[in-house]
Amino acid sequence: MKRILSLLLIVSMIFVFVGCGDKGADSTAEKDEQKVTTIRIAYTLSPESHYHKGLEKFKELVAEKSNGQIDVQLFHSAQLGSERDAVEGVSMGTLEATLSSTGPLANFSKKFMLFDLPFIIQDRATAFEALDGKLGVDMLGSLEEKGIKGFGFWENGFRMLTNSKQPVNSPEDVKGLKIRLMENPVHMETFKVLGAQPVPMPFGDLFTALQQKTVDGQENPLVIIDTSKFYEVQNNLAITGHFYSPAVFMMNKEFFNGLSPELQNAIIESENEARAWQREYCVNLENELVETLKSKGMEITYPDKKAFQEATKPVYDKFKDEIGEDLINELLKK
Ligand code: EAX
Repeated sequence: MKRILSLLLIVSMIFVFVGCGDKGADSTAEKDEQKVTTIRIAYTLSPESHYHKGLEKFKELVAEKSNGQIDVQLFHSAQLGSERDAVEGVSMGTLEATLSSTGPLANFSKKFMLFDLPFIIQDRATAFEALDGKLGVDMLGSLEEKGIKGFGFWENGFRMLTNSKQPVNSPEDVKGLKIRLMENPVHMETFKVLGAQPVPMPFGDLFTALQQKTVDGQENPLVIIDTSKFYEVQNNLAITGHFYSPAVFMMNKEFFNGLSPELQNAIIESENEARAWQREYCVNLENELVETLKSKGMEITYPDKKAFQEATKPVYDKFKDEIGEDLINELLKK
């Protein structure tokens, strides 16, 4: 009886395997024809943001150029964690892609610190010339050893200071303010030198921190102050433009290298086009933003940039050896 039973069991198992095998063969053939590669892109900003708009463009372009073989999934508003988490995920291959400001990148490659210096960039033309040239290529290349392929620099923007305590007209007014900053050593030092109390914090926690007054202020481009609704919890906005903040489109290198040349090309072309589109979108938007934020109740001040520049000079001395004086001078000359 036992032998019969085990024989039956073996026979039925063979049927199951054969059945599976057949089905498997069919669906593999089908799958090859319509195999879809998913690219998850994580970022901290909201669905109204300039990141999201540009990434939607990328998603649309890449679907078209890959004939539907690439499906981009967008994870906005820090759903998958902070910028630092996202860059780490892309580095380890647990996440395919991210669009992150260069703020957290100093923790991965010191080369990025050059752009973190206060007032080193004063206009976009200079920024783009440097970022699209050898300097930028070297910076992106330095991510390779971390398993990251950096495609190019999108726009985050010139960072402006907001707070809920007082209007800022001069460096003096920043003294004593508790300011949230990105987790970046150069940025932290800049506000320390200004006499503020710098508080490093991931972007996802910022709105609540401002609302609960855990911090007095923060600094971000106008587009973020608007699309993240910081105007609801901050009434003073100073047009300082103290840091220029670029954003890097990054993908896990191994993941990218594992794709067919056709799909790689579709991604490269789409990123190029989406990047150009996103930069233009930001420039067009910026002109209206001061008025928009004023109409939403913010009091706007235009401090003398020279005074801030002077006051933050010690930051250059502190980091010049680590960053490289030649690189600093090269960028300042542009
Ligand atoms: O990348 O954290 C910040 O303040 C950044 O500007 C933001 O996450 C965009």
